[in-house]
Amino acid sequence: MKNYKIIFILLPLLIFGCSSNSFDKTTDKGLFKVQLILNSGGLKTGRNKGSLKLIDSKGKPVDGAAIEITPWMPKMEHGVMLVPQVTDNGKGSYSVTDIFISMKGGWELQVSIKIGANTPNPIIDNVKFEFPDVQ
Ligand SMILES: [Cu+2]
Repeated sequence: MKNYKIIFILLPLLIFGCSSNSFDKTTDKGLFKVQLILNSGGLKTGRNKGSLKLIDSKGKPVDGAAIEITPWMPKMEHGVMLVPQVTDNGKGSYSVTDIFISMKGGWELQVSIKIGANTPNPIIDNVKFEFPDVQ
């Protein structure tokens, strides 16, 4: 009975959850593919959390990246005070907390990815996730 319950909960999540919570984009220079997964059904006002999956152009998971996420409201040209926290969990998986969205409207999550941050020639690429109508 317990197992049945779990399947009942997980199955709709697997079918519908992926489409609304998960966003795939290639970075500006084409160096990486980023999958952004937001918990609780997409970006909302208040504190959001989720995860990032980072792979290179050949599909290999990328560990050890310095990732910065900046919430930005382009129409009003402001961000937020809170800095999202990114944790490297290995195998190209990063968890993200404290994505704070301060008001309703159009927002971007600007993601900056840096490999070899402490080396003379770090690899840097960026990607922007757009959310035109955050509630
Ligand atoms: Cu605003």
